[in-house]
Amino acid sequence: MADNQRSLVIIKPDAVQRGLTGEILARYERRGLRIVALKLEVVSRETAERHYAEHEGKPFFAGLVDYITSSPSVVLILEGPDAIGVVRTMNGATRPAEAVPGTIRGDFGLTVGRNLVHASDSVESAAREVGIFFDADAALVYQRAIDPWIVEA
Ligand code: IDP
Ligand code: MG
Repeated sequence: MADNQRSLVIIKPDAVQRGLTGEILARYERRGLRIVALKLEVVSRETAERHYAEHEGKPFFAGLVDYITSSPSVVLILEGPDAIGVVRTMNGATRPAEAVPGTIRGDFGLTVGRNLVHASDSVESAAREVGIFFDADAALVYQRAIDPWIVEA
């Protein structure tokens, strides 16, 4: 049986500016993933630096923080069986030029500095990232009438 997981997802400023928020959310929803928290915000520099702490010191770090704080992002938590791997696969390779068609980066992106989306890469990262962006009680627990048609009991 698949593990029920949560992934912290960011629809980054380029995707919001390009009017792709609805398209990207629709893909996650159609896949069957459940949105359990969602907000629109301009990510602060402090939050961006915490979120991307593993990349501090790399040549692209300053540009990455500038990019992610430049304009509103949509930040959400997606839940579902194996959600972490499923969302990473839907997002596609970090470098959009290497991302296969059918993925978000493979369909809408060209360069790594404007790669549209973020998703947690492990259970540990997801817990850390959810804690950066959301209060402990922010994620809602609810059932959808369609759930039995997406996940067998
Ligand atoms: P991921 O988003 O697929 O997990 P990471 O390697 O964790 O990829 O990098 C985090 C983010 O940093 C990328 O999504 C991208 O926005 C940015 N980034 C990574 N490598 C580069 C680079 O070489 N140049 C510019 N930005 C980069
Ligand atoms: Mg990463």
